[in-house]
Formats: sequence, structure tokens, C-alpha cells
Amino acid sequence: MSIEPPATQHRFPTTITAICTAAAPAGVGIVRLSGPHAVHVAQRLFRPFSGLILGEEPRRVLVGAVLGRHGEEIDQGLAWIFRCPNSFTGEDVAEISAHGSVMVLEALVRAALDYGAVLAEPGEFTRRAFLNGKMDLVQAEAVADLINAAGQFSLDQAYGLLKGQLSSRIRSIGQHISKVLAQVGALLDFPDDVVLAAPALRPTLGSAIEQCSALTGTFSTYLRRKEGAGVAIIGPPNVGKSSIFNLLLSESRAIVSPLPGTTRDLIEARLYLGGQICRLIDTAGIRSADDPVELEGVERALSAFEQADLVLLVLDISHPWEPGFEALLARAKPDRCLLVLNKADLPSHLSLPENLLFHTVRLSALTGEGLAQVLEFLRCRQVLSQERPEIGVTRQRHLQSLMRVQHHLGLADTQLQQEIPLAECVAEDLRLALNEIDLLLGAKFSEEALNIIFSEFCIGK
Ligand SMILES: Nc1nc2c(ncn2[C@@H]2O[C@H](COP(=O)(O)OP(=O)(O)O)[C@@H](O)[C@H]2O)c(=O)[nH]1
Ligand SMILES: [Mg+2]
Repeated sequence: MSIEPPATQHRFPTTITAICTAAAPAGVGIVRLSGPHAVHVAQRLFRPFSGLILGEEPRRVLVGAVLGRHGEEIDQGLAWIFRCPNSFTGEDVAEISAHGSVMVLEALVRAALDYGAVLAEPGEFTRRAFLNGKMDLVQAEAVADLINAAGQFSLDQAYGLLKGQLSSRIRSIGQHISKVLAQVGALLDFPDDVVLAAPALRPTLGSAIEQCSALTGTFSTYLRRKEGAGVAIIGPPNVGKSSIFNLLLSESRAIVSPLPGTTRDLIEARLYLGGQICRLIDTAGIRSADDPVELEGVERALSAFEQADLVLLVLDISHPWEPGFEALLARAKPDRCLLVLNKADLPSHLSLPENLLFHTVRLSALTGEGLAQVLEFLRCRQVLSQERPEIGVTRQRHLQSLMRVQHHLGLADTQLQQEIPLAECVAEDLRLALNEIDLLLGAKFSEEALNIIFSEFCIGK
């Protein structure tokens, strides 16, 4: 067996290893090695059936025996290697794919440790990829976001970030700032010229500020969409709101009772609709109440009504129309509201006013009749509201950083508007803004900052 000479351009002396698939029985499982001795260690963990030597030909998949710590065969599988710098981490990488048996995979890792590898820290493969210049910090974070994505929208955002779409927008802001800084720098020794140049500098600076605020503005939308659209179930007491809540969730989450005024707090649950999530919110029945606790419940219901992305406005079809309903319907926005006429299993006594602009569905929370139409409405509206997701800010770190950039740019712009702008002050603020962008993308970083970022990764990524 050939012993690989360690590659010279490696930045890290250690070779790390970890199981990089989930630690649970599965069809296949993969152990990854990265570092100067990755290939050498992998050669001792895997014997190709063909007699070829693992690593002689990079990226070639070999079939063979998976070996334990004493060289004994413990499974059969596949192995391949990537040579530095053309790998995920930028180092020599070896991957051994065995059956997804926790026993086999753990035995492989134990053997790798015997041969001198060390156990990878959470996120250490990605951290090395970042430190070896394979991706910037925003892209490295996107790896964790993609793995943890719990809905189509989060997934689209994470993948956009991973492809560098946010990074390039941040870089474009940086380029605008650098351009202004270069011009201001040239004027540092000529204060009179700054007065003349200021009007010409402001549009480029303004464009950077605009790009920044366009990005920070995407964060609240992201938060809302990540959690899913808020769908509030609103209506008078006893019309079956909690029953509909339970029906949609297929579980008995909220208390259902013939006594009006049972639900008081907002009850929230995640509802999965195909690839999308929404936050379903059950609310207290809206009526004028004397009991202070119920009154508070009504206040909360009204505020949920106000904030919801979509509303299921429920009335009881077996009860006649009441004058108070008009005020309730007047609060709803017809394009974001479905009027649900519940208890359709009972005789109808409800006659709706003419010219109602709402989509209407007859539902029985008791029998499930009409449920498909309610789900269809939620799905369609969700899809509409999630069309063409714009790549934007999805992390607090990015938001805070861009807000600081915006702050410094704002100060520079204010200075440029002075009668006699001080070029030093403008230059200093622009430098601070650029520094912030470097920290954001990871062109500059501290170990502590990296520790925080990578601690949220799983082991093996
Ligand atoms: N017949 C019939 N009764 C229902 C239906 N939905 C709810 N109810 C009953 O109406 C009462 C009030 O239901 P609940 O879900 O607590 O209403 P909420 O106050 O609007 O949350 C309970 O006795 C339910 O069993 C339905 O579709 N058909
Ligand atoms: Mg209720």
C-alpha cells in the first residue's frame, strides 16, 4: 500500500474526521476526512476490490471493503477522494460511504482516530473551507441555513446565499463606497475642492445607502415568511373557530366547548401545506365582554386579525345574521380573507348581506365537508405571496452589520452636505463602513466571531 506524502500547501496540520450523515440507521452513511493525511488514513480504512489504490485517481469512485481498526473487514462500500485545493474544504478530502449503520460509521471514525486523525469540531469542514478561501463568511453561514431550512422559502433563501447572491450585493455596496473613498482621499489635502466635489460624490454614496436600506428592509419579510404566513381564525364566539383550528391541524390542540368565551389566549401552531408552513392562530370570539380576562382575549384577537397575512373569518351558518357582524367584516381585507360558513351540517339560518366581496366556503368542522376548499385557499394564497422570493437578509448578524454600514454612510452623507465638508470625517466614516463590510463577508474576522458562527453547525459539516 502506498503512503501518500502530505501535501505541502495545507494550512492546517491536522486531519479531521467525522460522520457527516445523520447519526441514525439509514441506507447509506458517509465518513469524511479532510487534511494533509486524509488520503493516507482513508487508504487504511478502505480496500478497493479492483486492486487499484484509493487516491491515485482523484474523484474516481471505487468499490471495496470497509475496514475496522485492526484492518478487519466490517462492511462494503464506496470511497473517493478530492485533491487539494479542488475540494469542499480546499484540502485533501476523502469520503467513505458505507451502509448507514451507526456501528460501522463509528468504527470507521474510531479507526481513523487510531491512524492520527482528530475528531472534527461542529462546522469545522465548512470553517476550513472558509479559511481556505473556498467561500466567504455569508456563504459559509448559508451552509448551516440550508441544512436547517424548514420550509421552501428558507431553503430558497439559503441556496441563494450559498450561491453568493447576497454576497455580490454586499460587494456592490462596498465597491460604491470604495469609489467615493478614493475620490475623497484625493481631496484630503485640498479642502476647497471638497466643497466643489461634494455634489458629485453624493449620488454614488446615495446609491450605496439605498442598496443598504433595500437589503435591511428585506429582513422583516424574511422573518415573517420563514415562520410562514400568519393565518388567524377570527369570528364571534361559539361559531366553531377552535374546532376548525383542530380540524386543520388534525389534532385536538384547542379546547372546544359549547360554552361561548372558552378560548381566551391566542393559540398558535404550525400548519404544513405541501412544501410550505404557516402559523395557524386560534383566537377568542369577538364580542363585547365584561369579564376582564375575556376582554383581554378579544383585544388579542383583534390585534391578530390586524397582523395576520390571511384570515379565516368564521360565521355559524345555523345562526341568523347579527348587525354586529358588519363591523367585523368591515375590518377584513377581502383579498386576504376567506369567509367560512361553519356548521354546514346543520340547517342554514344565515342570510348574508348582498354584494359581499369575500370568497366564501361552506364548512363543517364536525364532518370535514368543505375542508379541501379551505386548504386550497390557504395553499393558493401562500403560493401567491411567496412568488419570486427576493434574496435578502436572513440573519441578525447580517442585519446588524448592514445597519452599521448604513449608519456610517449616513454620517458621511450628512458631512458632505455641510457648507464646508471635512474630508477627513467623510473618509473616516467611509473606512468604518468598508471595515464593516469586510467583517460581514469575512475578509476580516476574529477567532471569537468564527467560534460563535460555527458553533451552530452540526458535526460533520
Ligand atoms: N354541528 C356542528 N357543531 C359544531 C361545528 N363546529 C363546532 N361545533 C360545535 O360548536 C361549539 C363551539 O365550538 P368551538 O370550536 O369551541 O367554537 P369557538 O368558540 O368559535 O372556538 C362546540 O360545541 C362544537 O362542538 C360544526 O361544524 N357542526
Ligand atoms: Mg374557541
